[in-house]
Amino acid sequence: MTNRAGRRRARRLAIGSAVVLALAGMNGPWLYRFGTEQYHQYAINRPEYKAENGHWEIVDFPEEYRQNTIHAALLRTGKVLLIAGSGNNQDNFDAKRFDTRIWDPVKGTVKKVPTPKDLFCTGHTQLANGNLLIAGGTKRYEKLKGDVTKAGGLMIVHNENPDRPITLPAGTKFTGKENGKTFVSKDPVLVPRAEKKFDPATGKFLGNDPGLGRIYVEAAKSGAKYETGTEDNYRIQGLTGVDARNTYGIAQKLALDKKDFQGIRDAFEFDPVAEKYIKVDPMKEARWYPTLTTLSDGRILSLSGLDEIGQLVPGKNEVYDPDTKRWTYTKEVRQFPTYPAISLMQNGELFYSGANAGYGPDDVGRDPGIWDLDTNRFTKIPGMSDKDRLETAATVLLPPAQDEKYMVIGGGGVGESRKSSAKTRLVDLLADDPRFVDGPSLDKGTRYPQASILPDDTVLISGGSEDYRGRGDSNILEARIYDAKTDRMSRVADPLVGRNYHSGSILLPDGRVMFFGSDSLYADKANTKPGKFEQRIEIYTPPYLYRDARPSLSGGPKTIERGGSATFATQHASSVESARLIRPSASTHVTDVDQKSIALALKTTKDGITVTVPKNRNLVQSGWYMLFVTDDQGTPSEAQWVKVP
Ligand SMILES: [Cu+2]
Repeated sequence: MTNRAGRRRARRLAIGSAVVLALAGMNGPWLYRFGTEQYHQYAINRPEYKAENGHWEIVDFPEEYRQNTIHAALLRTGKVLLIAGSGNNQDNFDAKRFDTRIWDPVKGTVKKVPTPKDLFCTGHTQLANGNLLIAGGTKRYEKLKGDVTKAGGLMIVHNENPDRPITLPAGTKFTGKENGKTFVSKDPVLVPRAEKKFDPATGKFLGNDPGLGRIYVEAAKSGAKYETGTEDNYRIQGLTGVDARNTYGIAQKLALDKKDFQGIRDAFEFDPVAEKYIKVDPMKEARWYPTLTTLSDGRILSLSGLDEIGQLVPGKNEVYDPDTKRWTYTKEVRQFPTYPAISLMQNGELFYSGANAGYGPDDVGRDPGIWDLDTNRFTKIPGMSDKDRLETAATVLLPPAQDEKYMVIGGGGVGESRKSSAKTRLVDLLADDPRFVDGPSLDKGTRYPQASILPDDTVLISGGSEDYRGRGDSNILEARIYDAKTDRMSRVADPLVGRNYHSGSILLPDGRVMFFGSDSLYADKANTKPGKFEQRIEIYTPPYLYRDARPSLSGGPKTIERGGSATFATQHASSVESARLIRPSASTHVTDVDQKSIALALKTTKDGITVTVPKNRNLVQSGWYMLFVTDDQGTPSEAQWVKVP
């Protein structure tokens, strides 16, 4: 136990006995509780308590500005973009009510922003120009078994014609050659032309590889009698001649099963100065729950998600070029569950922690490892404990990023499993043979933990729930600060609001941390009443902001090149011990692959500091960063925004 933790525990015990003593003369359980709550309020508001444990406060927007925030990103203006889209609410979706807010956490102002599409469950990442790239979202809500009235499913349209592609409009009818049943497509589909295959040795023509198109079809009428039992080949109505001969559909069983959410292809850049969405080229694939990860060359990799028919995108990943604003497929395919935690390593390869959020078969893309995108080689990393509980786990690149140590926190079993993990696991990617080892444990199995890097090289870990979406009243009102250097975890003040699914946290430029969202399945312990989305924001002020003074930081350039140096003024130069560039968060579904804290070389002078940015572009990706300096007490300055071009 650390000294601090020891003192804190002693004080907690003291608080406990003081309450008992003070109330010993009173009677009745109500009075006791009332007194305890009052004393608790007094205790958590004492300056000494805050200086040790920090402090939480709730921010409640005026009613007309409240929304179901599912996504949040810190913009280079210091404001926070809060995206709800339809906010996991079918009524909003049906009414095309899609919401976005911009919140200024310093001024406390909030503004509505017109939202062009349903960005509920989109993907996002910070771009070099300071815009936020946003791609994917919701085309249709899920339909649970029982609510599905028309038999339906995936039809794979085959085109055997090597001379030209074919487009089938929405409403195209497919009739089974065996079963005689007819199904109708919901959307148009472009089916590429067939490819001629030749024997590489002899050059002999072997036949055609048909072009394939994927489309959702459903029965024209409701009822179980339109379900099919098994695979069939489908004739397409309205086609004649060559097209009729070359084009057909193949579908497995078409039934009244649960239909998953469906994704969209739309993509936008959010401009933080104009405060609006700018439409860019749509993705090649529709995606619901994609992860966007910046690559070595500044392009953005879009990974996984559910496609426009609600199936896991079959390994077709794609890349966004911020210069041309267009998408292209990657050469090779590789399949991951939705929202995979994948980020760029210093050597240009990609690290996948195994953490993800929500959808995909339990045997596809679940192993953590290192992925070389060019060769598509994937090297598994061993040693992960509770490996079957990585859904809704959090992944953090521990500060400083140069050490390339990741922590994987908590997580749960696949789907709606009741299993969850109390473990944290650590991996050192600079080791010769990286392997996961256990770090300090949490008290309880924890799905959806929120994790934010702080400027003093610690990580705030908070909230989550023990069961899937907080079932059984299982929200965890606990927070901890993990010190990467000492590998110690200390309990701090408890959050006031429980947060599970559809929640997250973001470090603010003033050193505080904001928390958003939570989407409990039920409102009661017995799981009988439907849950209500948590619309309140909460702010945690860490202990370091309850000390006497914080270092000042001013002046300096707005831009620092990789490998370049810059000088800033500070009144406390001699006490400044470290400087960090922290990449602003873009967080959803326990996934925030952007956040990282990069150590800068530091020289102090009489009234200023000079920092030098590392040269490695994989470590320091182009974009806007918060520059913090921290003094010998561990107290950070407010951040200055700097751009690394
Ligand atoms: Cu979701």
